[in-house]
Amino acid sequence: MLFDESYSGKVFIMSRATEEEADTIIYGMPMDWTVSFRPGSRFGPSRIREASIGLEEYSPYLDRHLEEIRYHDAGDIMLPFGNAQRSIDMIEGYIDQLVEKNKFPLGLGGEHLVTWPVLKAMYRKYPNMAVIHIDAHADLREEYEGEPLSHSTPIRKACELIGPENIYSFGIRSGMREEFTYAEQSGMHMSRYEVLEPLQEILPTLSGRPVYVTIDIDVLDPAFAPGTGTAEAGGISSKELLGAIHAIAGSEVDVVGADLVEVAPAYDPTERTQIAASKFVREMLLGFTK
Ligand SMILES: [Mn+2]
Repeated sequence: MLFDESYSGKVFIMSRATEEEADTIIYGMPMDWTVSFRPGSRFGPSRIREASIGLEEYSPYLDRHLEEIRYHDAGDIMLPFGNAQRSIDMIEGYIDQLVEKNKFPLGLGGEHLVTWPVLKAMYRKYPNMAVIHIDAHADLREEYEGEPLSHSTPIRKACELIGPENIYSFGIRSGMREEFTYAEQSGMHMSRYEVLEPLQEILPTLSGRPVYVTIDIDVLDPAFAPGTGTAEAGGISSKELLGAIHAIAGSEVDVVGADLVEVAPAYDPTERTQIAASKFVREMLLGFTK
């Protein structure tokens, strides 16, 4: 064979050829039209796929090989540039039909607002769902410059839909005073600055529950992931984020979907951000899916 698409860099490494053959669907949400600072995360999904061909298919952390699981990389949702509402509606519709078919959705962003329509669809399927949110930013704004459809609002929307007591944020080191006050008063869980230790404390309380995991790459220190729109000094290491993924994977929670967002490759000529992101996706695949 001269051309094996599953190693082409056009799909995540070892992607199965069709959706029917897969339990998990990788899909891209190439949207960056509501960001407050630097755009570019629309190119995140494709660069993560490209970087994936440099990965080993075997994870020594999990003692599992990618050929042991069945996933299909469906490519990117063709979102209409500049139209946040229609983009959100398209993402929600896409996830609706995936969960209808009992597929595990593994999303690649794109700005963090893309997680909002995914959560709406997931919550319809799993009304007992909790959310684990790993990020530098609280994302608890009600609006940004008057605009409620902003990448700084998805976790606030999730609190209002699912109930703040079902939202668990980790690594938060940036936000308005009002966002931190809301976190304290609403009954949501927010761990500032740290990820792995507080996560290990919380996980037993979520045993048996359906959990959606959303990871913003900017939880990492810019030293590890400079390729992101809203880089924030003082973050965790890539080793700690791997530890967090493995802690979730090794826990009794029932992960029902996940995403990795805000990779903006243009700000990282070294490509370390997308190389790290592709490894996180591999570990999410091997750790979260059956
Ligand atoms: Mn963020």
